[in-house]
Amino acid sequence: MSSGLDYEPLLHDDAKTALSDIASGRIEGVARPRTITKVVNSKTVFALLAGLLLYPAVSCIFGAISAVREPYVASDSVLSTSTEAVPLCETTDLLSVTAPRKNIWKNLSLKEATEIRSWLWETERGLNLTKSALATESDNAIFLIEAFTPRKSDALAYLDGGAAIPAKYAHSIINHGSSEEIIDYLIGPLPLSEKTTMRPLTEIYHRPDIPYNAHGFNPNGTAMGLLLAKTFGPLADVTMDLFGGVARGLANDTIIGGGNAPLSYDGTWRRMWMGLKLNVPGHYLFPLDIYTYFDVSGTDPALWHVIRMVYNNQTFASPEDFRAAWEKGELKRSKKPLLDDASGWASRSRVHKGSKRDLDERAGPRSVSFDGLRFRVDQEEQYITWMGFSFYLGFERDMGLNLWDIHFRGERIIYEITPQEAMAQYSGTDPHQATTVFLDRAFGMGQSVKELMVGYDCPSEAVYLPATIHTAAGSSTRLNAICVFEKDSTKPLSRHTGWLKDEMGAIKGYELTVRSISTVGNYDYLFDYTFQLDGTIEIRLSASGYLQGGVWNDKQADYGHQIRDTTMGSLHDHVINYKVDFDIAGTRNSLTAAMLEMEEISQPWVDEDWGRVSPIYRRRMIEVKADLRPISQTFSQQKIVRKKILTEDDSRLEYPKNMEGNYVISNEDAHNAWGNPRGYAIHPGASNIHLTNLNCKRTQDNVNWAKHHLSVTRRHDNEPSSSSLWNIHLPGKPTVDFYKFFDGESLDQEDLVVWLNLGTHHIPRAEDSPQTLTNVATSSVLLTPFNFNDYDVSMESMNAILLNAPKPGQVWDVDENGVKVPFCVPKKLKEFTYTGLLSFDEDGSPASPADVLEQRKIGEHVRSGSNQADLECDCSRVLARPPC
Ligand SMILES: *[C@@H]1O[C@H](CO)[C@@H](O)[C@H](O)[C@H]1NC(C)=O
Ligand SMILES: *[C@@H]1O[C@H](CO)[C@@H](O)[C@H](O)[C@H]1NC(C)=O
Ligand SMILES: *[C@@H]1O[C@H](CO)[C@@H](O)[C@H](O)[C@H]1NC(C)=O
Ligand SMILES: *[C@@H]1O[C@H](CO)[C@@H](O)[C@H](O)[C@H]1NC(C)=O
Ligand SMILES: *[C@@H]1O[C@H](CO)[C@@H](O)[C@H](O)[C@H]1NC(C)=O
Ligand SMILES: [Cu+2]
Repeated sequence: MSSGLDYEPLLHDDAKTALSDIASGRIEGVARPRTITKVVNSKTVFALLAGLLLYPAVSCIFGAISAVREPYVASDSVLSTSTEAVPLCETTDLLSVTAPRKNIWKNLSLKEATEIRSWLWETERGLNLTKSALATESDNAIFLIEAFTPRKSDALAYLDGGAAIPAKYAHSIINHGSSEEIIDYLIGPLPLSEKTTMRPLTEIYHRPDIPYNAHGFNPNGTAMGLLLAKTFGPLADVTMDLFGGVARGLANDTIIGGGNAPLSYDGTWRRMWMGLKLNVPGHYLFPLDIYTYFDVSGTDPALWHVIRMVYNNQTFASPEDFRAAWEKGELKRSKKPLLDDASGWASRSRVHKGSKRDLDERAGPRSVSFDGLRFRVDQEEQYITWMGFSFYLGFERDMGLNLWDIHFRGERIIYEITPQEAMAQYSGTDPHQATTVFLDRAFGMGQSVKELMVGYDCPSEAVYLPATIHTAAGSSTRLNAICVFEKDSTKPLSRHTGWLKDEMGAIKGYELTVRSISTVGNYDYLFDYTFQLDGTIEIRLSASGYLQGGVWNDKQADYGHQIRDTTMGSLHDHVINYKVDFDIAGTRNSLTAAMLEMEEISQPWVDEDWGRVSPIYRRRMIEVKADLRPISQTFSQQKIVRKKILTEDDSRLEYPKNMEGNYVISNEDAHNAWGNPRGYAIHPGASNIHLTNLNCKRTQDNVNWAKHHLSVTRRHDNEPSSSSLWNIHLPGKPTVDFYKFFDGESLDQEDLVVWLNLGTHHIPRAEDSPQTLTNVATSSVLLTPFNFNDYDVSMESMNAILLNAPKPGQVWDVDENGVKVPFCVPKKLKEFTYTGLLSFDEDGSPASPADVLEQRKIGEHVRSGSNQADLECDCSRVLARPPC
């Protein structure tokens, strides 16, 4: 008997008897008595059981109940010793697999990175390096050590042709403070030997130099913290009066600083608008109405200074002028923030946030693979297989998790999916909001990846993988940084009700998701890659975390909504760019726009009733006995207009209005059985936007990818990425100018890359407080087979049902392919644990654990900035810290 039918008898009398047995306590001692107790106490057993149809999680309860009906455990006495009656699910452990090839995109191990670091330190290299954790702005220090992606031709020769594994290379970014330049070096071959050399890696950038003024955030942010303290320490009486707090550069500071970006236009200078905030939980939502523009150009902090200050829309040339206006009582004051607000509104505490909801004391449903996990992982090679898919994982400091060599049913469909950049551009009346454009690659999505909260960020039964990076302050490993899980989409992927033979049935909509989450200062980015049984891959980005709060006053209404007494959420755009290197039936692919257009057409068979003649005209023509046929035979309808986009001159694209059409990547030389080129379509999902503001110096040339929904280029090894970690500060002269990829090259049967965007126009509302919601702040795209196959290949799935109608009086003919839902109790969940960052010093030795203050410094980038932390910091363990 199939499990599906097991559900049904619960509606019959014997099941009700079973339930009442449980309810009256006659059945007890089931494997998980706690769960049963809940059933006993509940008046809504049936609701729970209905929920069970959707969520296997509660099936243990169901199992116990259905056991009553099973002939082989038919008595109460059996149930009372039910550990025998309901066995533990045994096969839930991860199954291994051996990757067919080595993962050539894998990150460097701790050992490899430490050896490279020592090699760079050797005097023969002539780099004059200072240990990164101790370096001041004017020292030379390592910023990054990372594996370098092999050339695609070498990779394919290895993967497909049995050629030797490509030689391994690393690259290392060194901030040469002594000469005010940054150099990205290519180092190899690895492992280190006599043959290993290093040279500047310039061919992937669009300017010969990387200006020091565009540098990333050094681990030693002391200088910036000192500057803030130097500016606001002497103003302590003023800030106390206006805002009720002080920023003296001490551990007990009640005000902290928060920087913004971009800090430069072309790299000739570095200047920052710094905002101040109350140093309370949820500080991102406690901005103060004072903004300071600092010049922090070059490497000599002694030259850094205030350019101007703005308080409540009044501008001052210096802190002294500001103080003078305050002393003279000339300040037009803005509303002072509430200081005695103990409501915790900006925290995640449930206190003051509503009342208990019915049944909410119960643990909600959870996802359990009763029959064992259905995917395999090669942990060493970071290789995953599931339901015809296979792929390798990579991980990098800049953008985190990436996917390589994605096969479906034995064929490569995508060579690479890598996130490229995540931008956020803000609006507002104050200088902080109005000038902010964050490009989070600079802060490092990989560097900011966080340990997942098991059971909250991903299902408890997910497989969790670690991630390691090697940056200025040494190496660090996040446990549980990546999760892999199969989920029940809870809707059939396909279904039909029918009456003729084999017309009726359904396929369960199972999906495999790979997820990692990066918290970059205030914001949390959830990166999802979801594989589906028909060959579809969904790329999804969801956001949560704190808004970058602005100071509310009535003049701000055009730019957001008030969310508290003096706080608003500011209007902003998020645009996140992805590189998708399709290889559909080989590397030679073409791009087709298959658009819907209207046509006016006449057909001889068109009934004149439906022709295009106005009723008045028709009446008159009939009066004069005219022949109506020629003019009444036209009508309009839509048609598909297929247009190949032949060159890069035409390949910066928007999705058509009203979804009228789509873009397809196909191999014109490979056809399915019906003569159509085998392809994959790019199917917009939620919120596929591009940047709204297309006319802004702050986004002039550094985010050109964000100005279209998607773009297609011919693939080149020297165009690996649409952005770089320095693009954030170089809108006028970026290290990577995406438009330079477009030089008229042919896209006709070439190796193509699709650069597509996800994002949201984020109009903050009260419900963004305390933190933004992932249901609305989400964006997705589907990459879906488009005549790639001859039919829907998810029909292979055995987790499917075929139903045939019975003869009168007989039962329906059920075929579930022999797949049975096991009758077992899932293993007990482990207590929730959380580890935190595992850090290694630059010499590769484990660093002592960081305290909370230090972890905050590590975790909160320039978006938050905590100046007092910078002053008191033992920087040796700090991963990456902002200048303020
Ligand atoms: C950090 O920078 C400051 C000022 O630039 C310098 O005095 C200090 O030695 C550096 N190192 C540490 C570990 O703070
Ligand atoms: C080495 O770097 C230091 C700063 O860390 C600088 O003062 C010194 O001049 C540099 N030496 C050479 C030989 O470049
Ligand atoms: C903050 O700390 C400093 C130095 O430890 C001390 O002098 C000052 O009184 C403290 N301020 C407050 C408000 O506790
Ligand atoms: C700021 O002040 C200027 C005059 O100095 C005025 O034109 C402008 O409207 C004010 N802006 C806001 C947002 O109050
Ligand atoms: C990176 O390298 C480390 C050390 O070899 C390893 O533990 C980790 O799992 C690797 N994977 C990722 C995704 O960082
Ligand atoms: Cu947002």
